[in-house]
Amino acid sequence: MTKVTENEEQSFRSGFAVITGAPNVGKSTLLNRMIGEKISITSAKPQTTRNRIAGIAHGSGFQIVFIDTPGIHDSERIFNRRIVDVALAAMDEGDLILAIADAYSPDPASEALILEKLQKKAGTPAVLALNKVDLVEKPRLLTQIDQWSKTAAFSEIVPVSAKTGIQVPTLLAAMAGLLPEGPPYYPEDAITDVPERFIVAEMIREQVFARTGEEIPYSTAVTIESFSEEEAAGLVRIHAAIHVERNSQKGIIIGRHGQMLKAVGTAARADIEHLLGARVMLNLFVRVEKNWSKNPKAIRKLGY
Ligand SMILES: Nc1nc2c(ncn2[C@@H]2O[C@H](COP(=O)(O)OP(=O)(O)OP(=O)(O)O)[C@@H](O)[C@H]2O)c(=O)[nH]1
Ligand SMILES: [Mg+2]
Repeated sequence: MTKVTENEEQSFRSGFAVITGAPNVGKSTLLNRMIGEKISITSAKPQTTRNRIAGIAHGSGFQIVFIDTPGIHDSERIFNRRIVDVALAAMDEGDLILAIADAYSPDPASEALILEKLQKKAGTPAVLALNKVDLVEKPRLLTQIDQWSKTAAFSEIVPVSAKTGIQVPTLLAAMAGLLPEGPPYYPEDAITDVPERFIVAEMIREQVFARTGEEIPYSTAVTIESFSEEEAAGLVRIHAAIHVERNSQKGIIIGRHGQMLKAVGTAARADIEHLLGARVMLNLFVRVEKNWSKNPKAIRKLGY
């Protein structure tokens, strides 16, 4: 029999890692990959994420609470400035910063803004994930790693693919090593701190992002009007409102003979059923909230 002494006790590391990066680099995709569940919505369009969203990764000997944030960029729009402020403020909360850059299509202007902010946070360790390596030839990748190393802003630079999962365990281990020793913040089965209802609204918004173009995704917000669980029947009834800024947009979201709204509802429902582990009756309606994205009060009312 082996005698267990205190020294042999494994030390546990835990802490908060704030995810930051330009729009569309794959922050939310990587978060979902690291925690193994879809909690943060993604799209091929920039400025998808609008709130701060925590996702919890559990590993052997560590727990990392990731904060997903909106993409940092320069914009004159009131609403964009609001979501960038959310992202910048979140950077002050972390024990660690996970910056993500897109190795396939870099965004030098936004990267400069992020490096500037990182310089002011010199006491907080930062790791760079160079994402989308599945799309990039090796020589080009090596050049980029070299250029990023020269900034001296990062303790580690890890090339990854959020899409395929390549090198994601390496990235997690690198981050865990930089966290302080301490007990876990959340129980082992927790994956997020945001309410289920919020993720449900986001899953509906994700389908609008996927199916509409031009300004429509950016004029859309989703709120949950009612959410009732019938546990015995394994059923959840959800009423949700899709808010747009103009009547013409309402027509597009409803679609010919209601087809667009139906497609949004069917696709969102599949994700929501997976999330809630129950059958879902999803009732969607569209409401016009005139020019909400230009009005700070309306922006707040819609949850931002
Ligand atoms: N090929 C490839 N595509 C990726 C990878 N990671 C993310 N993407 C794609 O990049 C796009 C943007 O991903 P998101 O996760 O929404 O990016 P984000 O940084 O959270 O974007 P915002 O919230 O808008 O700032 C989506 O179309 C993803 O499928 C990757 O490793 N490889
Ligand atoms: Mg995102």
